[in-house]
Amino acid sequence: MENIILKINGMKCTGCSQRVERALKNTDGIESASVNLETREANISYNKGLVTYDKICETIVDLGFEVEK
Ligand SMILES: [Cu+2]
Repeated sequence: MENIILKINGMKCTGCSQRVERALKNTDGIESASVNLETREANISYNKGLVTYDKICETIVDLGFEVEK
């Protein structure tokens, strides 16, 4: 299991952070995800064999947010 913390830009309210969190949790291979609006951090545990780092970033970008690199 891989653990990463991504910094997300563009979230303005808890609706945004919940939307990101839900999308991450619904992604195959992601074991757990929690998104904090104030710190803008997404704490994600995922199975490297099932989902890639790039795919995770793409999921967030597809919702209209930006992953800070
Ligand atoms: Cu919002």
